[in-house]
Amino acid sequence: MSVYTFKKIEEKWQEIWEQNDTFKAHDFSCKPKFYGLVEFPYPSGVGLHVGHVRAYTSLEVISRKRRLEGYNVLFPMGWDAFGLPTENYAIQTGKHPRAVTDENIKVFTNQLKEIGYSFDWDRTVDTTDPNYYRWTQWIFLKLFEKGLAFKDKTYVNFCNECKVVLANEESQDGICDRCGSEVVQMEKDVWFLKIRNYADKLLEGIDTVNFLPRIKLEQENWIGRSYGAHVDFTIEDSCEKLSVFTTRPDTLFGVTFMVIAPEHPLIESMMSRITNLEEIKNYQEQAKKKTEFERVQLAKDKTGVQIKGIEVVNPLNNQKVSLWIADYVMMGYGTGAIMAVPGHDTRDWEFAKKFDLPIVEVIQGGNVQEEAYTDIENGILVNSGLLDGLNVSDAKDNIMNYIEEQKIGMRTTNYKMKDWAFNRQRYWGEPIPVVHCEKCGIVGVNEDELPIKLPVVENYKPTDNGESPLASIDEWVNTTCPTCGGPAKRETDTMPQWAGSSWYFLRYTDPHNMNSFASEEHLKYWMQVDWYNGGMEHVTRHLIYSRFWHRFLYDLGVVHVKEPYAKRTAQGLILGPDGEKMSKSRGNVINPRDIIKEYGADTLRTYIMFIGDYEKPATWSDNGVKGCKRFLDRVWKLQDMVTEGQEYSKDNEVLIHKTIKKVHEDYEVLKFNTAIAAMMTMLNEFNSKGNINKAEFKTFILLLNPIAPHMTEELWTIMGFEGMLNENSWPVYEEAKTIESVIEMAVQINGKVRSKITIPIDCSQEEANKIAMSDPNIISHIDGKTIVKEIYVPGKIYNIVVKR
Ligand code: ANZ
Ligand code: ZN
Repeated sequence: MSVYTFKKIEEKWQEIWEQNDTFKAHDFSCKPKFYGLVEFPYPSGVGLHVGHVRAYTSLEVISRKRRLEGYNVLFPMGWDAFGLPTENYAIQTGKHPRAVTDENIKVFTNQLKEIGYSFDWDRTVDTTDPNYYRWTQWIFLKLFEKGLAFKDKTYVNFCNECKVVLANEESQDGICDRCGSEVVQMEKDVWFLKIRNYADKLLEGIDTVNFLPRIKLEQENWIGRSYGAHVDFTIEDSCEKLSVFTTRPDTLFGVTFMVIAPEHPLIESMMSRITNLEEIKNYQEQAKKKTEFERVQLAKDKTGVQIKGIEVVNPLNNQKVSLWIADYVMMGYGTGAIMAVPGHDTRDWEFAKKFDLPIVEVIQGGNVQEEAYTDIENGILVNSGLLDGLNVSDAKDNIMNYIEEQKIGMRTTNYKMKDWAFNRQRYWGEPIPVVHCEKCGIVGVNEDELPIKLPVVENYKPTDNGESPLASIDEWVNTTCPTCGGPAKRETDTMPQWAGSSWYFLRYTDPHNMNSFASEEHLKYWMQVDWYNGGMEHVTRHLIYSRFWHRFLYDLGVVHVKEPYAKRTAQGLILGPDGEKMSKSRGNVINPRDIIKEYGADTLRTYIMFIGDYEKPATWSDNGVKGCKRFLDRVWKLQDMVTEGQEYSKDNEVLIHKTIKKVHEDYEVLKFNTAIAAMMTMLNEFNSKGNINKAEFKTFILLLNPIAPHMTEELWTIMGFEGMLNENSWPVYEEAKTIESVIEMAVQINGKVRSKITIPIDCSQEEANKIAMSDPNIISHIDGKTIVKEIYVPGKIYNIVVKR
């Protein structure tokens, strides 16, 4: 018997695959195509972790299966290599980020190859390669030309640690995505991409693709479309208006006070009338110190101050109400002002209780003095003039028509999603390809000047005044204006890390193209991505951004499908053996390399696919790894048992068909754990029967191949099966043969099992009786007695009751 020398076997096959271009994707082949995509990694200094392995092995299995099924498969890999950790490392060590990136890419490449992934290595992309970011800049120029990129001075999320502006997507819950420190609001010159213009298209698109339900839902919530109205309230003794956004115009008669955000411009414009200005200013100062996350917490104690000297008039009933400033109203949403309806809005209710403001019921059904009544399905309008007696939905329609007729407001759609803050004051990113000209303003560079390459700098440190290190390189900054030819200065901010990843899947289709980001033919052949797998944390970041860019390119006419990804799935986290998230500080990090060294890549792959429900978090177990190694050892030993045979034996036929079906179906729905369990069961059956022939072993090897490719290729060769495993076909099953045609049935006499009989699965009672009555055990127990009753449950049990 040969020994399972996994190290030798794995190296051997990795070399063969590389030499034979086994996993090359063939442009324009007439086979059906399959494009499987996994999120390309950021090549950090720490190397690959087991989370990457879980994320990649799923579509690795699918890709290998698809090849056996006759598809022309594109399964690419690349590097999302711009970003802060590399730059910070460069600052610490003085090494150029380019050199650091190249080293890290080498490490990642070797690690991925060690695992035996079937990537097409000729198609790698690197977002920091000028031949790549040239096109990132090109797409930016197009956005700029179409008015979808603009610069504005505004309050933005700023991380004092990283010294960068953060997009909303990067500072969810008020915490910096990168370093975990609290985000503050700071006024800055900011480049925005108008992703809000694409909100409706992004929402519509979700319904045309096959994303996991929770992914759809998260994106919908993030975009956060709500239908409502802008309503103009008037300010007493003034011609100024206070406009609010409300989703509940039906409650207009229930307004008992108004609230504006601490940053609302009205404070400034009506300053002279405010009699408690000092108090208001103090409150504004306090609010500045809070993060947005703190402010919108439902549970938190409400704070606020009445703005004395100003009253507001409800345009529907001309009632005067007080005006307040409170931090639960955000400046960045709607108009930054609300009409408060404490009877039917929980936050307003809490505020009213705290400050002893009136609460009026306008929708019947609850007790608004006890708690806000928020049910919109069942209430009937009361105390509401023309709306009395209507249900909420009719009242809404009615009142919106009315306010539009009266010109006191109009229907509006609002989105939670904000425009994408797009510039970073850092070095290691794509330069934004525009210049600032005194005469012409901001001008995009000419396309033929692209790429605008990153210049060499002495120091990568961002400056404390929030300027990029590029700003100090005069010979790079000073240039001429493409429009007027006069002196101009280059934009010195760079793009965020999300830029390069917003279109990389397009580049994979034609990665070496020097004339366009990808040719029309390549795009038409390969797109859409058939299946994209990645992390849940990217659902409201990368996945939104890249859908936006792709949809924009569609509108430009340079890609031909609206949505880039036909299908999206997500893996769960792998936790350390202590059940906690793996982290350096906890010391519970598992390094895939250690597992490969000790047990081999096939064991690593098998274990990571066996670890548990693919979509759920799973806890690492060293015993689990050992169990998977034992499984592979036993598969290896099977070769000694194999007998000749071109067809499945009668004995094993059902087992084989059943297992093919199970593995085939489970792989497709990412149930790798149960697929592997089915193969383990099959192995046990072969062993306990002591019986497996060549045809059966061949099928077994093919089923296991996507998970453990090295060992299965080696076994294939040892067995002398024809051709290369990779040129073979995926096993097929016959439905009819997946079910046992005969079963063993227990026969009970007076409640005790006395024997087991083998009968056809669809056996009638009469037939079963015949067979039972010829069984010696049954005969001996019935002998001399009378049968008084028989209960036959087909497929389950046969009960006989006898009497003396
Ligand atoms: C009156 C009202 C009555 C409201 C009622 C709700 C219930 P969504 O659905 O999330 O879009 N709102 C508007 N602008 C706000 C801001 N800048 N900061 C905080 N709250 C704001 O929420 C829209 C509702 O949130 C609006 O409808 C408004 O309160 C509040 F029974 O107006 B409503
Ligand atoms: Zn100019």
